[in-house]
Amino acid sequence: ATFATLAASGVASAAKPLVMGFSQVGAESEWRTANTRSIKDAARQAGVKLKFADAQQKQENQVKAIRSFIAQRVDVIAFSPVVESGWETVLREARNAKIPVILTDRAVNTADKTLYTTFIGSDFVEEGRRAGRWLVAHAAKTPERKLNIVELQGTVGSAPALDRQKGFAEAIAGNAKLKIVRSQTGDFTRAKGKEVMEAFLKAHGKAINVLYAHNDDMAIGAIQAIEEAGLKPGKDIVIISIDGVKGAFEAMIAGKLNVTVECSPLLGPQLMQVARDVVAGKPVPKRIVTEEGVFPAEVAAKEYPNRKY
Ligand code: GZL
Repeated sequence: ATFATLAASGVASAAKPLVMGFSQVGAESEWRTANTRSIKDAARQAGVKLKFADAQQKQENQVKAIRSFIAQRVDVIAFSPVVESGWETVLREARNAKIPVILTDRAVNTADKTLYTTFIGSDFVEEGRRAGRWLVAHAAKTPERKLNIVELQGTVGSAPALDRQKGFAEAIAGNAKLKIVRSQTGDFTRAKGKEVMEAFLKAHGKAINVLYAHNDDMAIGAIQAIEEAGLKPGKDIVIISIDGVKGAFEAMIAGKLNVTVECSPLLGPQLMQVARDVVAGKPVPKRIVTEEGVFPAEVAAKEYPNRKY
């Protein structure tokens, strides 16, 4: 039978490839690079036509990209919102254009849950709790009466920064030995993480016992600052961070980082599958949480060969 007869009988259809507009935060960290690679690879494998826009960590660039996807009448819009607030207007425009929106990685803080179809990403509060729980267990085994903590926070106003701060504070609350003496944003980058850690060291020097970094990139920047100050990262200053990128495993194997809490960027395959279901009108869960673990330095060498990002 020719294609025409099959098509006529509805058996074959030259399925027009699904067109997805994706607005990415930027390229600020190893995590982000791996996240972008996962999305592009998964689109290629799924036969999805991907229109990809990098916002260089600026919300106005994401709004512009979403508006352009609407104008191009894409089948579905997906994005990782750089900050939690300020999305209602542009998401209402997408809803009016009847284009479904999928959130990945970071959430938006909106009362109107009809503005997006589903959110695929990690539970950042739980990641913060896991970091705090590791420190509570570590503190119980050390002789010091007091452990002063400095905190390198993620991008101001972003869901991971707000939630990782919250989860960590919750996990260490009531522990008389643990005290956060300074918190400041390092914007999730190595460069800024190093710069802010230099300022922390100038202000507190040897009185710093612990660094809690909201991502591995800032921790790696801070490690450089700690070494340049003549101190031993991972020993003089215990370091806890989040993401689980290869650079963190290398730092743990070198004895410079004590633990990393996994935050998987490999959301591409799930995103393409959910996008296909959404466009096909199938019901999808409002919230899809990524499975993740915790990797202390003791397991780093064994786990390193398994790491995919
Ligand atoms: C977390 C993601 C964060 C990573 C950082 O899902 O949004 O942004 O933890 C990245 O490395 O910059």
